[in-house]
Amino acid sequence: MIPRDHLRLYLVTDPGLCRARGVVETVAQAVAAGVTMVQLRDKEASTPQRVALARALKAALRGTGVPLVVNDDLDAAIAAEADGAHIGQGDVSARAARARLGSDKILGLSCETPETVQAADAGLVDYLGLGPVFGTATKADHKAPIGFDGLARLVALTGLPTVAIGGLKAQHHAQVLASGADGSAVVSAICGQPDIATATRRFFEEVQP
Ligand code: TZP
Ligand code: MG
Repeated sequence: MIPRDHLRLYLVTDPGLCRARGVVETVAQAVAAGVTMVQLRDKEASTPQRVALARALKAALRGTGVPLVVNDDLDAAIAAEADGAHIGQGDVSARAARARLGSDKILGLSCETPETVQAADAGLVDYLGLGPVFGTATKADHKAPIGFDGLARLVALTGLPTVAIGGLKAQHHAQVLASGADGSAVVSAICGQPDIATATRRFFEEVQP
Protein backbone atom coordinates (compact mmCIF):
# COMPACT_ATOMS: atom_id res chain seq x y z
CA MET A 1 0.00 0.00 0.00
CA ILE A 2 1.05 3.58 -0.48
CA PRO A 3 -0.26 6.58 1.46
CA ARG A 4 -3.65 7.45 -0.03
CA ASP A 5 -2.63 11.12 -0.21
CA HIS A 6 -0.16 10.31 -2.99
CA LEU A 7 -3.10 9.46 -5.27
CA ARG A 8 -5.02 12.71 -4.76
CA LEU A 9 -4.02 14.23 -8.10
CA TYR A 10 -2.02 11.80 -10.23
CA LEU A 11 -0.54 13.10 -13.49
CA VAL A 12 -0.04 10.65 -16.36
CA THR A 13 2.26 12.11 -19.01
CA ASP A 14 1.60 12.09 -22.75
CA PRO A 15 4.49 13.15 -24.98
CA GLY A 16 2.20 14.37 -27.77
CA LEU A 17 0.03 16.54 -25.56
CA CYS A 18 3.12 17.87 -23.74
CA ARG A 19 5.01 18.56 -26.95
CA ALA A 20 4.98 22.36 -26.88
CA ARG A 21 6.33 22.60 -23.35
CA GLY A 22 8.02 19.23 -22.92
CA VAL A 23 7.22 16.47 -20.45
CA VAL A 24 9.76 17.52 -17.81
CA GLU A 25 8.68 21.17 -17.75
CA THR A 26 5.00 20.15 -17.70
CA VAL A 27 5.61 17.86 -14.73
CA ALA A 28 7.69 20.45 -12.88
CA GLN A 29 4.95 23.09 -13.22
CA ALA A 30 2.17 20.64 -12.31
CA VAL A 31 3.99 19.36 -9.22
CA ALA A 32 4.74 22.91 -8.07
CA ALA A 33 0.96 23.52 -8.31
CA GLY A 34 -0.02 20.44 -6.31
CA VAL A 35 0.18 17.21 -8.34
CA THR A 36 0.86 14.37 -5.86
CA MET A 37 2.17 11.53 -8.08
CA VAL A 38 3.51 11.17 -11.62
CA GLN A 39 3.38 8.32 -14.13
CA LEU A 40 5.68 8.35 -17.14
CA ARG A 41 3.54 6.92 -19.95
CA ASP A 42 4.98 6.87 -23.46
CA LYS A 43 3.74 4.07 -25.68
CA GLU A 44 6.04 4.93 -28.61
CA ALA A 45 9.38 5.35 -26.84
CA SER A 46 12.13 2.73 -26.59
CA THR A 47 13.32 1.52 -23.20
CA PRO A 48 16.52 3.66 -23.40
CA GLN A 49 14.38 6.70 -24.22
CA ARG A 50 12.11 5.96 -21.25
CA VAL A 51 15.13 5.54 -18.99
CA ALA A 52 16.48 8.94 -20.07
CA LEU A 53 13.12 10.63 -19.54
CA ALA A 54 12.57 8.90 -16.19
CA ARG A 55 15.99 10.09 -15.01
CA ALA A 56 15.18 13.65 -16.05
CA LEU A 57 11.80 13.46 -14.28
CA LYS A 58 13.44 12.04 -11.17
CA ALA A 59 15.83 14.98 -11.11
CA ALA A 60 12.91 17.40 -11.52
CA LEU A 61 11.01 15.70 -8.67
CA ARG A 62 13.94 15.54 -6.26
CA GLY A 63 13.04 17.00 -2.90
CA THR A 64 9.29 17.20 -3.64
CA GLY A 65 8.28 13.84 -2.11
CA VAL A 66 6.21 13.17 -5.25
CA PRO A 67 6.72 9.58 -6.47
CA LEU A 68 7.48 8.66 -10.09
CA VAL A 69 6.26 5.40 -11.61
CA VAL A 70 6.85 4.12 -15.14
CA ASN A 71 4.01 2.64 -17.20
CA ASP A 72 4.50 -0.95 -18.44
CA ASP A 73 8.30 -0.88 -18.80
CA LEU A 74 9.86 -2.60 -15.78
CA ASP A 75 13.31 -2.49 -17.35
CA ALA A 76 13.09 1.29 -17.62
CA ALA A 77 11.67 1.67 -14.11
CA ILE A 78 14.50 -0.40 -12.65
CA ALA A 79 17.31 1.13 -14.73
CA ALA A 80 16.21 4.68 -13.91
CA GLU A 81 15.65 3.81 -10.23
CA ALA A 82 12.13 5.19 -10.43
CA ASP A 83 9.87 4.78 -7.40
CA GLY A 84 7.96 2.01 -9.13
CA ALA A 85 5.89 0.86 -12.08
CA HIS A 86 2.28 0.76 -13.23
CA ILE A 87 0.95 -2.24 -15.15
CA GLY A 88 -2.31 -3.17 -16.87
CA GLN A 89 -4.20 -6.42 -17.15
CA GLY A 90 -2.50 -7.22 -20.46
CA ASP A 91 1.03 -6.65 -19.18
CA VAL A 92 3.34 -8.79 -17.10
CA SER A 93 1.60 -10.33 -14.05
CA ALA A 94 1.65 -8.49 -10.73
CA ARG A 95 3.60 -11.39 -9.24
CA ALA A 96 6.28 -11.19 -11.91
CA ALA A 97 6.40 -7.40 -11.69
CA ARG A 98 6.77 -7.50 -7.91
CA ALA A 99 9.51 -10.11 -8.17
CA ARG A 100 11.46 -7.87 -10.52
CA LEU A 101 10.88 -4.60 -8.66
CA GLY A 102 11.54 -5.88 -5.16
CA SER A 103 9.45 -5.20 -2.11
CA ASP A 104 10.38 -1.52 -1.62
CA LYS A 105 9.04 -0.19 -4.94
CA ILE A 106 5.53 0.98 -5.76
CA LEU A 107 3.42 -1.28 -8.01
CA GLY A 108 0.14 0.00 -9.46
CA LEU A 109 -2.37 -2.09 -11.40
CA SER A 110 -5.18 -0.98 -13.73
CA CYS A 111 -8.53 -2.73 -13.24
CA GLU A 112 -11.68 -2.24 -15.30
CA THR A 113 -14.00 -4.91 -13.89
CA PRO A 114 -15.17 -6.30 -10.53
CA GLU A 115 -13.40 -9.58 -11.29
CA THR A 116 -10.02 -7.95 -11.81
CA VAL A 117 -10.41 -5.77 -8.70
CA GLN A 118 -11.23 -8.83 -6.60
CA ALA A 119 -8.31 -10.73 -8.10
CA ALA A 120 -5.81 -7.96 -7.29
CA ASP A 121 -3.47 -9.24 -4.58
CA ALA A 122 -2.87 -6.67 -1.84
CA GLY A 123 0.31 -8.53 -0.99
CA LEU A 124 1.71 -7.66 -4.41
CA VAL A 125 0.04 -4.43 -5.50
CA ASP A 126 0.17 -1.02 -3.76
CA TYR A 127 -2.76 0.72 -5.44
CA LEU A 128 -5.34 0.24 -8.19
CA GLY A 129 -6.15 2.48 -11.15
CA LEU A 130 -9.91 2.21 -11.85
CA GLY A 131 -11.75 3.19 -14.99
CA PRO A 132 -12.22 4.49 -17.49
CA VAL A 133 -14.83 6.65 -15.76
CA PHE A 134 -15.61 8.37 -19.08
CA GLY A 135 -14.65 7.75 -22.68
CA THR A 136 -11.50 9.59 -23.71
CA ALA A 137 -9.60 10.33 -26.89
CA THR A 138 -6.31 10.04 -25.00
CA LYS A 139 -6.34 6.21 -24.94
CA ALA A 140 -7.53 4.75 -28.23
CA ASP A 141 -8.24 1.21 -27.01
CA HIS A 142 -9.86 1.94 -23.68
CA LYS A 143 -12.50 -0.36 -22.19
CA ALA A 144 -16.18 0.60 -21.79
CA PRO A 145 -16.68 3.61 -19.48
CA ILE A 146 -17.91 2.70 -15.97
CA GLY A 147 -19.26 6.09 -14.80
CA PHE A 148 -19.27 7.18 -11.17
CA ASP A 149 -21.64 4.35 -10.18
CA GLY A 150 -19.26 1.80 -11.62
CA LEU A 151 -16.34 3.53 -9.94
CA ALA A 152 -18.06 3.39 -6.53
CA ARG A 153 -18.84 -0.30 -7.04
CA LEU A 154 -15.20 -1.10 -7.85
CA VAL A 155 -13.84 0.97 -4.94
CA ALA A 156 -16.15 -0.90 -2.55
CA LEU A 157 -14.58 -4.22 -3.59
CA THR A 158 -11.04 -3.39 -2.45
CA GLY A 159 -9.17 -2.22 0.60
CA LEU A 160 -6.33 -0.96 -1.57
CA PRO A 161 -5.84 2.74 -2.30
CA THR A 162 -7.48 3.65 -5.61
CA VAL A 163 -7.19 6.33 -8.26
CA ALA A 164 -9.86 6.93 -10.92
CA ILE A 165 -8.95 7.56 -14.57
CA GLY A 166 -10.56 8.34 -17.90
CA GLY A 167 -11.93 11.66 -19.14
CA LEU A 168 -11.62 13.30 -15.74
CA LYS A 169 -11.58 17.09 -15.51
CA ALA A 170 -11.39 19.40 -12.50
CA GLN A 171 -15.18 19.61 -12.27
CA HIS A 172 -15.34 15.82 -11.72
CA HIS A 173 -12.81 15.68 -8.89
CA ALA A 174 -15.30 16.13 -6.04
CA GLN A 175 -17.48 13.33 -7.40
CA VAL A 176 -14.44 11.08 -7.81
CA LEU A 177 -13.69 11.55 -4.11
CA ALA A 178 -17.37 11.12 -3.19
CA SER A 179 -17.31 7.77 -5.04
CA GLY A 180 -14.69 6.63 -2.56
CA ALA A 181 -11.60 6.81 -4.76
CA ASP A 182 -8.54 8.46 -3.27
CA GLY A 183 -7.98 10.72 -6.25
CA SER A 184 -8.09 11.49 -9.96
CA ALA A 185 -5.52 10.39 -12.54
CA VAL A 186 -5.45 12.75 -15.51
CA VAL A 187 -3.68 13.25 -18.80
CA SER A 188 -5.37 15.87 -20.98
CA ALA A 189 -6.82 17.93 -18.12
CA ILE A 190 -3.24 19.01 -17.37
CA CYS A 191 -0.87 17.99 -20.22
CA GLY A 192 -1.01 20.54 -23.02
CA GLN A 193 -3.23 22.98 -21.15
CA PRO A 194 -2.29 26.63 -21.82
CA ASP A 195 -1.50 27.26 -18.15
CA ILE A 196 -0.37 24.12 -16.28
CA ALA A 197 -0.49 25.67 -12.80
CA THR A 198 -4.01 27.02 -13.24
CA ALA A 199 -5.24 23.72 -14.72
CA THR A 200 -3.74 21.85 -11.76
CA ARG A 201 -5.04 24.20 -9.06
CA ARG A 202 -8.58 23.94 -10.43
CA PHE A 203 -8.78 20.37 -9.12
CA PHE A 204 -8.16 21.54 -5.58
CA GLU A 205 -10.54 24.49 -5.90
CA GLU A 206 -13.31 22.08 -6.90
CA VAL A 207 -13.16 20.34 -3.53
CA GLN A 208 -13.02 23.46 -1.35
CA PRO A 209 -16.14 23.80 0.86
N1 TZP B 1 -6.20 4.55 -19.02
C1 TZP B 1 -7.51 4.55 -19.02
S1 TZP B 1 -8.16 5.96 -19.66
C2 TZP B 1 -6.60 6.61 -19.92
C3 TZP B 1 -5.65 5.69 -19.50
C4 TZP B 1 -4.20 5.87 -19.58
C5 TZP B 1 -6.35 7.94 -20.53
C6 TZP B 1 -6.86 9.06 -19.68
O1 TZP B 1 -6.59 10.28 -20.33
P1 TZP B 1 -7.48 11.59 -20.08
O2 TZP B 1 -6.93 12.58 -21.05
O3 TZP B 1 -7.24 12.01 -18.66
O4 TZP B 1 -8.90 11.22 -20.36
MG1 MG C 1 -0.09 -1.17 -19.76
